[in-house]
Amino acid sequence: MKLIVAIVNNDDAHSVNTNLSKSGFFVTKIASTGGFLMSGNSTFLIGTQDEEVDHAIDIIGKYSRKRTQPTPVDISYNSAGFGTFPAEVVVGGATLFVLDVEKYVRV
Ligand code: 2BA
Repeated sequence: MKLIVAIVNNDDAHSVNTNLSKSGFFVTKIASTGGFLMSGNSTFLIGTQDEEVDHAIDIIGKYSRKRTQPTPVDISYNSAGFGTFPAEVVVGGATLFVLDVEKYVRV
């Protein structure tokens, strides 16, 4: 068994959630915050059989769009006022981690 941790843009979270559930995946959605942009995103926990992992990744990829978002001013500029990061960054589609599950218990 695997645990997929998927970080998804808030604007895509509803369609990712709906389509995972429709396809029979058990999903937990957690409100999260990106450390770089310091804006909200959604983290999904999906416990599933090994052979279903690629199916879940396909669904998440299909409903997660790439988009550009402005970099916050306090990250983009140093104290001298010089730009240190690009004014915009490309965010997404989704960032995924696939972990081995040692034990899955429901009591
Ligand atoms: P954020 O941390 O808010 O990052 C938003 C976007 O900013 C990233 O998009 C990336 O394009 C850029 N970025 C992040 N850290 C950067 C840095 N140190 N220098 C330059 N640019 C940087 P994505 O890569 O698509 O990531 C979207 C969200 O996924 C992230 O939001 C974060 O919440 C999560 N994430 C991505 N990679 C991660 C990782 N290795 N570990 C944990 N969370 C991750």
